Amino acid sequence: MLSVFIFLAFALSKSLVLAKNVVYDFNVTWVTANPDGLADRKVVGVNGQWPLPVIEVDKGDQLIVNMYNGLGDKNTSIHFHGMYQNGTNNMDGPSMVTQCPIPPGASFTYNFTVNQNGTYFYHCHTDYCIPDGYRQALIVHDNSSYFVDDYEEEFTITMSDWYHNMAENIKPEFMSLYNPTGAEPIPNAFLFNDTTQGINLDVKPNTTYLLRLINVGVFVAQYFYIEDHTFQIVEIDGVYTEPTEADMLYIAVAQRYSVLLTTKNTTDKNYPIVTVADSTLLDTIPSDLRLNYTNWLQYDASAAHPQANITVSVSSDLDPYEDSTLVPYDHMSLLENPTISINLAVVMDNLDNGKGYAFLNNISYTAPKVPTLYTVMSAGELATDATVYGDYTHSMVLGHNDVVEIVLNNNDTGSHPFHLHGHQFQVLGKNPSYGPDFFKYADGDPFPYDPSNHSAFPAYPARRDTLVLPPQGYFVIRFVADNPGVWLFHCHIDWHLAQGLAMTMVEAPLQIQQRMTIPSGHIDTCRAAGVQYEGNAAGNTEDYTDLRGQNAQPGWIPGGFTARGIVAMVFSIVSAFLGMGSIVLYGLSDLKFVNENVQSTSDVAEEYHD
Ligand SMILES: *[C@@H]1O[C@H](CO)[C@@H](O)[C@H](O)[C@H]1NC(C)=O
Ligand SMILES: *[C@@H]1O[C@H](CO)[C@@H](O)[C@H](O)[C@H]1NC(C)=O
Ligand SMILES: *[C@@H]1O[C@H](CO)[C@@H](O)[C@H](O)[C@H]1NC(C)=O
Ligand SMILES: *[C@@H]1O[C@H](CO)[C@@H](O)[C@H](O)[C@H]1NC(C)=O
Ligand SMILES: *[C@@H]1O[C@H](CO)[C@@H](O)[C@H](O)[C@H]1NC(C)=O
Ligand SMILES: *[C@@H]1O[C@H](CO)[C@@H](O)[C@H](O)[C@H]1NC(C)=O
Ligand SMILES: *[C@@H]1O[C@H](CO)[C@@H](O)[C@H](O)[C@H]1NC(C)=O
Ligand SMILES: *[C@@H]1O[C@H](CO)[C@@H](O)[C@H](O)[C@H]1NC(C)=O
Ligand SMILES: *[C@@H]1O[C@H](CO)[C@@H](O)[C@H](O)[C@H]1NC(C)=O
Ligand SMILES: *[C@@H]1O[C@H](CO)[C@@H](O)[C@H](O)[C@H]1NC(C)=O
Ligand SMILES: *[C@@H]1O[C@H](CO)[C@@H](O)[C@H](O)[C@H]1NC(C)=O
Ligand SMILES: *[C@@H]1O[C@H](CO)[C@@H](O)[C@H](O)[C@H]1NC(C)=O
Ligand SMILES: [Cu+2]
Repeated sequence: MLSVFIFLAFALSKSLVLAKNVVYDFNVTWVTANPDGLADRKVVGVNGQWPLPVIEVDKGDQLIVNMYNGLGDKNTSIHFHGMYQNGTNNMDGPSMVTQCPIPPGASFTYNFTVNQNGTYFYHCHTDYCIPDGYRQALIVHDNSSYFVDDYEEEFTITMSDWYHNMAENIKPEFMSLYNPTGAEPIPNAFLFNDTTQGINLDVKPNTTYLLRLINVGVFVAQYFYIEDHTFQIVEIDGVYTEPTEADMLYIAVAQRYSVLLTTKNTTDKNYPIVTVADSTLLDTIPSDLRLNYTNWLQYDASAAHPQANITVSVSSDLDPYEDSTLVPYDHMSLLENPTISINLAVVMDNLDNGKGYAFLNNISYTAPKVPTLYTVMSAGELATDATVYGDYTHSMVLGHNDVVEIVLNNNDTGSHPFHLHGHQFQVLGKNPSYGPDFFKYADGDPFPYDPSNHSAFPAYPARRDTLVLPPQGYFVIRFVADNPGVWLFHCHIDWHLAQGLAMTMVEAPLQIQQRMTIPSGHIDTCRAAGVQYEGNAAGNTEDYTDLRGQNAQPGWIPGGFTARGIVAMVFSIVSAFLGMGSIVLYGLSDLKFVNENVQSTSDVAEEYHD
């Protein structure tokens, strides 16, 4: 049983709202679930249950999650996605960034003030783990939101992709010599609030509802619309927007939307709520994979429940609302004159072990030996020198209150939903926009951002914490470094994160040192996990500028060989050696036994790469 103890704590004089402690005890163990009705599988349960409990707090509350890792065979941790963790960076959750992985049999307490509003979610942030079901909604109720009186009832709805295999079994096939192009694992189904059974949202006529929509999946974005209805977008990723009429959304993994929906005056029909998986992300579409699903806005339980009548046959012909044009309700102005500009390109390529990796410029994120926050805490004045964080955490040291601009170009033909921890960033530009032009650069050369020739920046830019980088296009974002902490910036497609599509913002390190202490329980976690909690990225506590022995990405393929060429060559030699004329590339075949028999060059970096 989930136990929630609520204590009245103290009154916030400004809002006259009572802040309280909200305590969840999470005993995390394996349980069995079958949400798509196609296959039983082991999933990560909390207190013996899956779907997991929705965390609900009021703005201003202290959220305390006491987690016990009862998995037996996996490390874990929790990230509260979108939470600023202002002053509590040590509660942010990513392993080897702000904490040590929590080993089996250990406990960890997350404890922070929720000083923001809206729709969020929580998920594990250690190794590959989200595909095993460790994710659920986190709702911050807000009785003072501008639209609180405009709706009668609210619904929280998650959507996600779903895999039948355990992440631990998918991983060796994905990051393998036999998958040189890095084709992502194909899901087996897509869930709507953790089921495919068909949910009815029971509605009354002529009534307004708040729908909170969250893509808690690991890979595939989904389109969302309701036949013959429009709605008003009022929130994206915790940022209230001017109410904006729309009839379709594109919700990438980790993104959230709240919409107000006013029902019809008539009750004679039920209307399909339609979700369509973005199949352009899939390298192959198995014939038995269902991409679109119907749930219902139910006006009359005894009336028919029709299947969706989808007017296009391919998802890329759908035309969702362009999020970068939304105006925040608070009308925060465009941040001017960035003090630091970070220019990045997303690249997918192979390294000399033949496997596919992802890079920001030329770095594929590789976890350090000491969590980066603990390097900050132990490095003294050297904490402002990016050297101490190592060459492969891709750390940028930001000054306190810097105005930071990130230009992210996409040299890859896939789209990537990027997330910045600890912040909501302004969206200055995103090219191309959703709609018919979204794939216009996908064939041919990438179309990088040109600082001297671009669309005018909006006066009140949209803000959110997860933004889709278009195929071979770009986006430009800005934020203020007003939240001292170590914050990951990464693609939220779990497979790409595992391939290294991440970097680290070390924000105001000296202010972190002044303001933060690491709770002794967190240090105990490191001891239990056998991970160093002092030293530079290489674990050196004597000379912080000596990075010898740091975890590193595998080597580059020697000049003169093209990456794909050498991979194809190695691949054909290995398959000839095995006497297997042709091996169907990953996604369709079960190659696990091959991987076990042919051990490719394994190195330390690989162990740490996820
Ligand atoms: C967690 O749940 C498991 C299985 O129900 C149980 O054996 C174990 O004692 C529980 N641990 C804690 C710390 O609650
Ligand atoms: C947990 O993490 C530690 C430190 O990285 C590692 O040595 C250990 O093998 C991991 N345990 C499991 C079960 O993955
Ligand atoms: C949570 O943090 C607050 C503020 O630092 C502290 O007063 C409180 O004792 C902590 N509670 C727990 C259970 O750790
Ligand atoms: C939460 O909502 C209130 C009321 O709309 C707003 O004044 C406040 O700025 C919001 N808080 C945050 C942290 O965004
Ligand atoms: C918000 O309103 C709901 C319903 O009126 C009430 O149950 C809840 O206590 C309120 N929360 C706060 C923080 O005022
Ligand atoms: C979705 O699932 C969550 C968790 O089980 C539940 O709290 C919520 O009410 C569900 N939403 C709908 C619309 O059924
Ligand atoms: C719909 O509700 C509004 C007030 O919410 C009311 O003025 C109107 O008469 C209602 N219309 C119908 C057809 O019930
Ligand atoms: C319902 O009826 C009211 C009053 O006749 C009208 O103002 C409103 O637009 C109608 N709503 C819808 C969704 O048709
Ligand atoms: C499906 O939609 C098309 C285009 O709007 C329409 O012509 C057709 O009648 C619809 N079919 C059904 C079964 O509703
Ligand atoms: C909807 O699903 C059907 C059956 O799986 C498929 O034929 C169709 O292409 C899908 N439509 C879209 C837009 O994905
Ligand atoms: C990305 O593509 C652009 C345009 O083709 C090119 O100039 C740039 O060097 C590429 N960046 C990387 C890191 O490969
Ligand atoms: C963090 O808190 C400081 C005040 O302590 C405030 O100035 C800053 O805007 C906050 N930043 C975020 C991202 O919440
Ligand atoms: Cu990605």
